[in-house]
This record gives sequence, structure tokens and C-alpha cells, in this order.
Amino acid sequence: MGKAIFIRLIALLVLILVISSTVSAQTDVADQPSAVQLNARQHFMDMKFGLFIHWGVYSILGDGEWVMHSRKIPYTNYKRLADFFNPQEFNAKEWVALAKNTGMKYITITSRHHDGFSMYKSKASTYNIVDGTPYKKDPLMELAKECEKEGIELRFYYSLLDWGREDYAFGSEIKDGKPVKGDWEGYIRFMKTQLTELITNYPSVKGIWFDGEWDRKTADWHLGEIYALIHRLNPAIMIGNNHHLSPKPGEDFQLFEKDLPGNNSAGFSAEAKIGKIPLETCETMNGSWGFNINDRKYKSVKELVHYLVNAAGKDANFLLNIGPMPNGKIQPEFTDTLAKIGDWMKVNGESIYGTRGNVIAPQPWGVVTAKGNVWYTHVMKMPADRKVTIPVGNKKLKHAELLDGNVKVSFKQHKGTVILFLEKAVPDSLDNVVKLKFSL
Ligand code: FHN
Repeated sequence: MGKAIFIRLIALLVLILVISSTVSAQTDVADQPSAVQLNARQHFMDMKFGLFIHWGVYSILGDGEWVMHSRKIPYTNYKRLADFFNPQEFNAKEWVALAKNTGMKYITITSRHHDGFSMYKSKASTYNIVDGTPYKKDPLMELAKECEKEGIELRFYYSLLDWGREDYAFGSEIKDGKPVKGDWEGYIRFMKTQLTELITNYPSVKGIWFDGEWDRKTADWHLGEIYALIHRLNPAIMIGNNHHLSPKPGEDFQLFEKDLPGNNSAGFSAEAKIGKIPLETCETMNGSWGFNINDRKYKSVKELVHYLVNAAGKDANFLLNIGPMPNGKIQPEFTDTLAKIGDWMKVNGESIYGTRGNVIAPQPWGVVTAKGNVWYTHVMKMPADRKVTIPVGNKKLKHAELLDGNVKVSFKQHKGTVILFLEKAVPDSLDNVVKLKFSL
């Protein structure tokens, strides 16, 4: 072989290597999060409180979003619900104002749940609210515009699982990483097209919240490609996946369902080790995600405020769910409770927003959140002697006051602890927040 040919061969080889590494960079998640992603994560942790919305054609039957399964409705019959879905009273302004007045900083709404119905205008499936219902309008577009106007972040829930599509072939056995029936590659392509629509047609969207991976634990979901696609389209979008497992490469926040991180009280998170990315926990206002006309197990204002505070104490955001009615209205039991949570947030929001948790382990009386040299002691269960002892190490406490009313609190610092004397606190208050200012 001549020297010139040899050099050409080497050059060709180098070119092939460069091209293949570029291609893999486009289809795989990056090893390290970008600065944009890291910023988005910090901002997300600062927001702390969001509104989760489960809304779809299932709301017509008033029995939750799993009604097709619980009532054993064949998919061909279930699909006809779209013919009656006409939420004339939906008003994006009212929904965004509700979130804002509750003290929430973001909204995560179902763009498509397990029934496969798209709540937005999708070219990839006519089974969507614009092309498949008498309503003919796109509520997600209206929400996106209103959220942008009001400074509320918008995020989309997206179901990986689909009960109705032939390419998904729900119920099929999985062999070698894919279902035996259906068209797995076709289904993955379909999802990529829909996600591209959601990101490019709603450019203000800041997060994608996946769900349903647990339906096919042994399938190859092509998540690396899907995550890389999302971050390529918009690096600032945060990806979370409710797979109930430890975080996977490419994910920006870890989700916990009906569960404070580390507690596994709902039984979903046995396999989920807490990772190094931001955390979020979601919970329902009664017992249902989608509208359920019979579910009257409403959680009290106190329970929900405590959930938010305990989540913040564990460094997690709280995503509180509502299931709007089929007419687009939100039931008064929810709006009343949310208004009261909003009142609490107006006084105490400073002890939640922008704070970080895991300052000290949760105590019998409550938790601590912190912002630099300021700690917020959340006394949710007042000790009978009205004294609270906080381990503070070698930090020097300068000043302590009740956040509600700025009432000075007396204290004693002793051997690595601070003892607060809370005789001026209201014992049955939802949460007596004591602001502690330490010296620098
Ligand atoms: O099956 C869904 C359910 O309908 C709902 O969307 C919740 C929300 O966290 N996630 C799934 C169950 O894990």
C-alpha cells in the first residue's frame, strides 16, 4: 500500500470516528448537566410549591382517571367520551389566578394521560381536544399564554403508557426489551413527535413529567434518546420521571408519589434511593387525581400545609393535585381549601420559598428550613412545656422571632443547642414559624 493511500485511510477512519461520536452525542444524554440545566434546577428548588392538574375526557364520568379500567369499559366505547367533552366554562385566567393566590409558583398539567387522549392540538394523533371534541379549542395553549403573563411556570405531565394505541399494544408480553405485539419503534417515534410538538409549540414550557414507565419494567423505552431530544430542543426543560426508581441519567428532578422522600409511606418508592437531583412529591386533595364526584375524603388545610412544610424540611417541592370537572370548573371544596393555604403562605411564604431542607433531622415538634444564616423553625406540634430544643452545632444565635406578628422569642443557647421558649406562640396554630438569625 502506498504512503498516500495509507494516510487517506487513516484520515477516513478519523472522520468516521468523529461522525459516530457526534451522532451518539445527539442520541444519548450528556454525562454532565449544562449550566442552563443547573440554573433551572436551583430555580425549581426555590419555587417549592406547584399545582398538579389531572384533566381529561375521563372527568365526564366523575370516577377518576382510571375509570376505563375500574369500570371495565372497552376502549372503543371509552373513546366516545371525546364526543361529549365540551368544557365551555374552562377559563385559563381563573386557573392561573387560583394557583397564584394559593402561593404556587408553577403548574404541571396532564398533556396526555394513560387513556392516550391529548389535551392539546396534536398532529400526531387526531384523538385530541381540538380535532376530536366539540370544544375544538386548546386549553394548554390558553394556559401557556396566561402562565407567561402571570409569571407562573408551566410544565407538562406526559404518559409513556397508552391503553389504546395499537402500536403500544397494552398488555402485550415483553421479550428482548420490547412488546411481542404492536410496533414498539413506531410508538417511540410517535412519542418523540408529540414531545417535539409540546416543546416547540409551547416554547414557555419548563418541564416534562413522565409517568407510566412502570407498566413495562423490562422494556427498552429509549429514554436516553428521548431525554437527549428534549434537552436538545430546549436545554432549560427539566425532566422528571415517575418510575418509582432511583434517578436515571438525563433526569433533572426525582419524583415521589403520595410520599415524602425516604418515607415510602404509599409503598411506591421501595426501590427509589434518593439521588442528587432536586426532589418533588405530589399528593391529592382528596383521594383521587382525576375528578371523582363521590370522593369526599378531603384533606384539611392543616394536613396540606403540614405536607408542604414537611416536604420543604426534606428539601422537596410539593405538587398539590386538583381534578377539574368536565365543564372546566374547579369544585368549591378545592378552591376553599386552596384559598386558606394561600392565606397561610402570605404570612409564612418566606419560610418556604428559596429555602433548603435537611438542615436537621425531622423532630417530634416539626422541621427546619433555611436560607443562608436564617433558619425557620416550624413547630407543628407544640410540646406541652412550650419549649423546643434545636441542635445548632457551633452556630451563634442572635435573634429569634415568630414570623406571624414578628413577636420576639426568648431563647437560651447551651452546648450545641438552642432552646426556644414559646409561651407567646399560639399552641393550636397550623405551624408556629420561628425565624432564627445566626451571626455570620
Ligand atoms: O397511574 C397514574 C395516576 O393516574 C396518576 O397520574 C399518578 C400521579 O402521580 N401517577 C400514576 C400512578 O403512579
